[in-house]
Amino acid sequence: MKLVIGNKNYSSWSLRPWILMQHAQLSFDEINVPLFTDKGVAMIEQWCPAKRVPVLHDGPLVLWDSLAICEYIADKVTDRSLWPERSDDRARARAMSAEMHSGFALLREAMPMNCRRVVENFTPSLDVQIDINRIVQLFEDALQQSGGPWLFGHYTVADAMYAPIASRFQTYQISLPALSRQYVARTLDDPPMQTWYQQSRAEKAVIEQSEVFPE
Ligand SMILES: N[C@@H](CCC(=O)N[C@@H](CS)C(=O)NCC(=O)O)C(=O)O
Repeated sequence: MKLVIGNKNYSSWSLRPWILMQHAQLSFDEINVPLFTDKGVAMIEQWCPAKRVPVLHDGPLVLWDSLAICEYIADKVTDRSLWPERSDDRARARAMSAEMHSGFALLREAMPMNCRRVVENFTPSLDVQIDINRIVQLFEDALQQSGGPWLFGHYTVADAMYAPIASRFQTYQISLPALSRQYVARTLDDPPMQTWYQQSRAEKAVIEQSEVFPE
């Protein structure tokens, strides 16, 4: 398999299937697209039918959307469950993943993922705070019901979908209640996430539109 992804520092949609595939212990090649460069535009032309990353190439199959790739990976893995076992938990994990995929536009715009940065004195607007509150409610409810350590007990697609949120909460220093704070710390300490962070620090490219607060 080949997973086509963007810059590790910035590309939150790329992180989601990448980290799920790491948890699934699937071997794959990475194709790294330097977004918003001439080279990146040419690579997107070559590899990405919807002109966006991530894209998974598995033999003749080409899959062009983060959540669809996560679903495919969850189907592919037979010995480890990447969705919760119980059907009601599975339905909630799917709803939570879908809400991330289709929602929180204001948060995503105001707080772009930027693994290398810590932004001091960030004050969310009222609308962004509403998105933050909703995500915190989702985290608290899931963790209280499952008992942790992951949202639904063991690692699932939902944890992969919210991994970039943990990164954003750290970058913009969002204060959180205890369960959510522990969950964010666990997500950031997760060995594949540590690898992603190391590799994002090794990147030199700066995407100005994602640097919303000057250093
Ligand atoms: N809904 C898509 C969103 C993908 C997306 O927006 N990717 C961004 C990078 S994180 C991208 O490819 N941007 C390149 C561009 O806009 O040229 C998914 O879930 O995969």
